[in-house]
Amino acid sequence: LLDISWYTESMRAGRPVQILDRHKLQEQQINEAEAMVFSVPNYACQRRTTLENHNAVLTDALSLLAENAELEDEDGRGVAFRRAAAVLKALPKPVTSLTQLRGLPCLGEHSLRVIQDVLETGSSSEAESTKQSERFKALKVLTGIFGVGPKTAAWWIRHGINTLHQLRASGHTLNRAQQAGLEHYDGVNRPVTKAEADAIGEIVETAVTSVLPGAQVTLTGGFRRGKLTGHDVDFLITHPEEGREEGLMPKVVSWLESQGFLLYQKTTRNSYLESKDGPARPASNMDRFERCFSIFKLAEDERRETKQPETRTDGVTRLRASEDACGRQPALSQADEEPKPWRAVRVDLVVSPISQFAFALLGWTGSKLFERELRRWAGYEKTMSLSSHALYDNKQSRYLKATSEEEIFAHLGLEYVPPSERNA
Ligand code: DCT
Ligand code: MG
Repeated sequence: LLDISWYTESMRAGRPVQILDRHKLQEQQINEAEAMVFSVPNYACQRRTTLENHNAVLTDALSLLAENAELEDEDGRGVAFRRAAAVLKALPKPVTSLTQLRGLPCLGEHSLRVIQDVLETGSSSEAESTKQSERFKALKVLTGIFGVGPKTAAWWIRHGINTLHQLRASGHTLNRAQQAGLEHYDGVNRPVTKAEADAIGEIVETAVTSVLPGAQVTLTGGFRRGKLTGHDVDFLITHPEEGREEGLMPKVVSWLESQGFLLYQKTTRNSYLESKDGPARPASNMDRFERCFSIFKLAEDERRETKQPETRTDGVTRLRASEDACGRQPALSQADEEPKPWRAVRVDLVVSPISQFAFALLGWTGSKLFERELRRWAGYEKTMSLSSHALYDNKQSRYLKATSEEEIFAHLGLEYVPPSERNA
């Protein structure tokens, strides 16, 4: 413990020397371990969550269990796993022991069991067996069809349909969205790159400014948070003069259709009116804007072509046409044909009046959990109702106006969190 020459030299020079005995050393080690205990605020919107994740193995396991719960239509369980994963994403260092997590919020018994398993064995046996289960694979394949949710998928599975091949052979009636989803299964399930999102952005910008000069297009969703890939591309459209955006969506859609850019589209009309609807939150905060769900036809750049199955950030390999999750038949009948000179991409367009733009931008930037936590914070901590349209103060019985995301955070009594740090 003691370098004698250093000790005698120090004594001679009159420097203070602290000799640590075994007891003191132990105490110091305990203090160091204490210092490593993490501290994280309760709500994800109080935290800064970048894309740099020091605990990817843990959060991948928890995210997979969340996804499985969502596929089983058990949203409560899904949110619990998502919240636990989000806490770990916010930690500045890898977790090495359960004691470091003492006192952290949102870590329930089940999540802690998963974390302990990963820390002890290097992987989560529950996540691994879920990933291998036939039911999980079937739910994932079937909900990979655009327009198919967990309920429809579960119903098909109950009727013996587990694969795309079986679905086709069954002769089940599909709605228009599902038909398009099945037809473009390969493209829709392939991650979209930032370059592809930018290429689509240029097309949307041209369409929007052709039909309404001065209108503005903003890329939202995961790409605005700095993600390099996404499952779709989200755009928010507005015009600086209130009211000029009315009736814009059908014109944009007609333009895109006339140029052959749309493989599928369904537009829903705006139904939100502050004065008429009042502060009560709509059943879903996402469904009141003029919104277009579409599948774009994007010219494929040969140089961008990749032959590798691509991996999502959550570690789940996306399915390609030639290899569905069960390793069974191809998704498309023309799988053996020459590669197409274009690919299908899911694109969401939303039109917002300028007076609601800040709320729409905040609501459409995500992540989904960050949004959910913002609304939970507003309701429980501030007695306010936040939606993608407005913020209502229930105590003062009035709407709080905002022209920027910063103002909304200020109304909510939260420190501003930029998009790149909303990756909870
Ligand atoms: N959103 C939300 N609640 C939902 C669905 C969406 O708050 N139920 C918001 C948050 C993100 C934004 O809309 C866009 O949704 P997605 O495209 O599903 O999310 P994303 O973060 O863009 O994910 P990805 O990168 O995979 O597209
Ligand atoms: Mg998106």
